[in-house]
Amino acid sequence: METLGVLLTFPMNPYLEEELDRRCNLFRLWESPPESRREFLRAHAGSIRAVVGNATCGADADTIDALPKLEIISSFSVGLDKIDLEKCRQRGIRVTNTPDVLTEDTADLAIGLAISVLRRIPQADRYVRSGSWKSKGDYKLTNKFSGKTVGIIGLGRIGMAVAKRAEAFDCPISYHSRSEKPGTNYKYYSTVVDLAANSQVLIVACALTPETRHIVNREVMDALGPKGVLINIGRGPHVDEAELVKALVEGRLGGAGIDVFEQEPHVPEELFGLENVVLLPHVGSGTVETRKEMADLVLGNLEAHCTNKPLLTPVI
Ligand code: 8YV
Repeated sequence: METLGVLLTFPMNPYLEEELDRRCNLFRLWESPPESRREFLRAHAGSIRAVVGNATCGADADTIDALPKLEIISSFSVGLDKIDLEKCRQRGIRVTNTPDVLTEDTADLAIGLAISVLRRIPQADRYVRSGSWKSKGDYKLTNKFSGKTVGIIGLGRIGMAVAKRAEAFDCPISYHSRSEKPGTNYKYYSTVVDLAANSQVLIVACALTPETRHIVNREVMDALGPKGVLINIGRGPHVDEAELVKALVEGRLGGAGIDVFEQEPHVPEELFGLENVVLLPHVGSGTVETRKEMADLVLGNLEAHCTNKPLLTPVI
């Protein structure tokens, strides 16, 4: 792969960066200031044949247009929402992602967030650290997770892994997706509002597409209600964030555990003072083990492309 010019869009993983540097001709996009990125791309357009992006910075239409020699985009993410797939199809550019290897971590985190919100784990930890246990006595009672009705939006790989975990907590499972999935006993709802109205914990686990943008809107939050908990381990734009803030501030929604935001790393400050929310900095796949496996998939896909072998995890 020595001759392969690779554009890395963001400093996403030190091991991946080192390996790309060692094995390819690496260009780091972030080393050029945002205002001179066009010139940077123009200067290296003759060499760049591959892009490695992630959930923060992928390859939009402008980037793809600026790279006439581009052959493959190997994404360090399962989500493809930051890649202009239509443009890739038109130009015959191959696209790969990192499915499966991050399913367990992301599903673990969804359950962790649900338990954290209901049992107030981070809040109780702060109670101990601040000395309040000593000065104010026992922490207030919280709410149970086991047995709660769990609704899942999107029953793909991650949604199924969430369902399997929630089942072990004796939670009745239902779901919404574009169509009913054969081979599950989970209850299917054809609308998200009906799913929310029949769930105590609603978990967003679908892919972000134009159709699923703001799939959790005011109506859905109101259906989930003042005792309901929303968990988002999908993408920020799945949830209408302005409406989420209002629903939580006005007490129309019981709580929320959120790993992804509409304008990362910006998080609405109104959420910082709320006791019924747990906020995470997009860490669904963020374990040493999984990020290494994701990096190896990115490298393996590039290697396969260069040696004319079948791609390991092709999208296009
Ligand atoms: C990452 C993700 O956060 O896979 C996805 O879709 O959102 C993530 O695993 C990210 O791409 C890591 O840099």
